[in-house]
Amino acid sequence: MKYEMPILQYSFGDLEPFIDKETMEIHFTKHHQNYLNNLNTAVEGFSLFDGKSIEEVLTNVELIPSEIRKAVVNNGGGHFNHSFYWSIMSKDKNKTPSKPLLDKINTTFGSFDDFRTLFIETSLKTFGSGWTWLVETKDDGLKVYSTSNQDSPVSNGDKPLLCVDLWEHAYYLKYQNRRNEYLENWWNVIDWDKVSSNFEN
Ligand code: MN3
Repeated sequence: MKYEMPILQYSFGDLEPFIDKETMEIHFTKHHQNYLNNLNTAVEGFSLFDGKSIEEVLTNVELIPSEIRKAVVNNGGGHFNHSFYWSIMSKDKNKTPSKPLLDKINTTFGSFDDFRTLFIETSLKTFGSGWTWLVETKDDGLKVYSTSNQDSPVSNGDKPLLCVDLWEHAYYLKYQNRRNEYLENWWNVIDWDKVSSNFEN
């Protein structure tokens, strides 16, 4: 079985000026594609991956044969995390969280602004390469945390609602070392309809 690239719901240039076209193109066609290729190479000949989504695989890391576990966690995580990241961005810039999600954010974090501050501060504090996530936990709580490298919250049993890529390849061409500027700009292209439906489903 071969895993496949997702179909983007927008063109590489659609997230301008917040995320530039060149970054999007390289990020999708080189970085993500490379994770996918390496994942497919790693699982080749292992029938236990047949018909299994990468999310399912990463949810049960202990079931991955030990000789390919690291390769599958890194490259399968790279594939899953990037697919998720593309899915929560949109060229329609005026979306807002649904009432149920907003209520939950307000009761969990105090206010939407407090949530935004926490999400960005968590991202700025993350050392090296990784991701920041808003997740729903098993006991129906919301949490913001970062993962290193290509680790994914589904391996912790958490359901991802929103994420941002903190690897320098996600922003270096346009923002160089200014991760904060990337985050402030990226905030404008979040697809809150998608994040809300992740929460409600
Ligand atoms: Mn990336």
